[in-house]
Amino acid sequence: MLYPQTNDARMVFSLDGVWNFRTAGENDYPAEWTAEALPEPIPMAVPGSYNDQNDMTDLYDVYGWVVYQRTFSLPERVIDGQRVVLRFDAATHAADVYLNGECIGSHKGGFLPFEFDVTDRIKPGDNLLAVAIDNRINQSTLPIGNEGNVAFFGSDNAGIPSVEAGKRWAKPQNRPNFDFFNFAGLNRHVEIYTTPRTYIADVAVTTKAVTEGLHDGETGPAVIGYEVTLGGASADESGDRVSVTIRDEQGATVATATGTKGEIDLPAAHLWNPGAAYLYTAHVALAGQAKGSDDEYDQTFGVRTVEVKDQKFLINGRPFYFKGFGKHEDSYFHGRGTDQLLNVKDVSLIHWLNANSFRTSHYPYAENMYDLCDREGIVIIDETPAVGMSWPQYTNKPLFEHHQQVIRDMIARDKNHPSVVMWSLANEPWYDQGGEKSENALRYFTPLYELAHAEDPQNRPVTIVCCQNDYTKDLVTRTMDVVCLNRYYGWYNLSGDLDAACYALNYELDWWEKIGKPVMFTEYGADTMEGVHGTHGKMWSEEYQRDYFARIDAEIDKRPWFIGEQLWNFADFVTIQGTMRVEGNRKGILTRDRQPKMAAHFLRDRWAAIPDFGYKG
Ligand code: E9O
Repeated sequence: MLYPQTNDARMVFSLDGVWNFRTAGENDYPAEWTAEALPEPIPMAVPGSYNDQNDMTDLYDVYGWVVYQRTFSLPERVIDGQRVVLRFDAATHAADVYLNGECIGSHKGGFLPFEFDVTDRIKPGDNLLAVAIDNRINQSTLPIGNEGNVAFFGSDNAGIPSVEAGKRWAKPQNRPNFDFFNFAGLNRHVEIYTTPRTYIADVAVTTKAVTEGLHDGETGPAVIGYEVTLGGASADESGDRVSVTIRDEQGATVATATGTKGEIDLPAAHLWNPGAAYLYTAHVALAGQAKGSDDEYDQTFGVRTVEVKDQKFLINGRPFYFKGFGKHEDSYFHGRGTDQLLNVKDVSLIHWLNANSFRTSHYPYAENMYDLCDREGIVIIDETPAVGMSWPQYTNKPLFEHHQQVIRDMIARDKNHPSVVMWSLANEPWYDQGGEKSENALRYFTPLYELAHAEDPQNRPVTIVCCQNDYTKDLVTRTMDVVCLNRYYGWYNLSGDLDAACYALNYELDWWEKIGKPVMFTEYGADTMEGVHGTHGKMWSEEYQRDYFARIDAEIDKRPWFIGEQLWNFADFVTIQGTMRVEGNRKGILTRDRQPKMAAHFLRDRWAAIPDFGYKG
């Protein structure tokens, strides 16, 4: 699905702004709220999670439906004869959409875009747009919510009569089986855009071949492939009206082609490399059959290859070393709301830290962040929202189908980003119980692994992010292209004892060595309260977090097939309240307001000395 664009043929109208808002019921919402002006609404900014925007009601506690509303009108002379599309960059987690009182569709899943053709539904003057959104998570949503009174991360004394009696008074609430706050609502942009009636529906660009051994700044021959998909009434007859012009960063034309599919030679291509990005633009044009019906779309792309070979992760044929973290879309007031300023700030901090990569833990991020990483040369592991899974999910067919859909949609959305180098199918599915349960997990994830490869025109590596587990009974992780480990030796395990932690880590790494795959950390870390100090560096102090990384990193440095370190987490972030969390998870090397803890300085120095390529030979 192409991101909306304003150009000579298309026009985007933003529907961001302050909408009207009401909380509704647990299971439904009043029908009249979708067709008439909301009674006594409160203001709600879009994009933004609703949870932290109002101090009169505790919107952190919402469980169920809310309704957003706004009106808009469109200039007749601009939309006349055009196809008009209503697009949501995301709505978290499920949405019913009403235009002028009529339900135009629904969507499940909170982190990927969806859109509706509203060409025949727009009327002159004010149009009423109402969006009902459900924030409930359960065993059949991604991410997973616990059902019943299951507590996440302790705070339970199951079985004690008084505690069990008290649970009956617990109000209905989301019980995430994951460790980040369930921020909800219209977290991302909403827009209306126009295209001609026959239009460019999709563009995919791939790098077929690059000259071996090209380094930063050098140019050499490359071959790219492209495929354009058309939509609309005359799509089938319009293929030979398509032309593609490849422009370099200065806007100069370097190659052209015609038709919906083909290969293009770039005799002096600049490669896209981590830390040395170079972006081309494929200007796709569709000559219309009638006056005023031309379409066009500019798709940026990078010339770069990705491949796993000989226990190495090769970008443009060179062994890459991942330095970075898992992140979250999380900030004060916005919740998970798209915030371009924050994205720019975070990218500047990634550079400041001398990092080169991050994982979109634990869901696909807003598209703007990928655009920024494309241009800034930052590498992304792109993750689905499949977090909190366990053995009941592995035999849940509707969930499997939803998981397939999410993988398809994520790859369809992000396939052209040079920054994206690997897909993550899930975070920390629990699958080391052995026997039938482990086997069901393998039966569940193998087809998803194959699907991700099949869906991606660039055939990037595919992984799954594995929780600290009994790796000997984990049948899935070892089948992936890269083994991604979340390990907390010295924090959740062998707490506070870094000698024991290093011993245990090496004990496990000896086992992975025999598997013969490239291995990396996608999480490791220690909760740290800024301002807590101690000469002996005990847990929670800034010294402990620094020492933890220094000690663990010294161990992984000894393993040539250990291809990267993505720690947990870039910054502190909010979770549900609980005994293990102080206003959230404190494993950030930055505070939630993006100030460095002591470990950030250590890592900044360490990463300055580690090159993007060839660190392990
Ligand atoms: C997922 C991430 O979202 N991994 C968690 C992170 C954390 O800080 C969380 O924020 O807790 C770690 C999972 C660790 C499991 C350790 C198992 C050993 C328990 C004794």
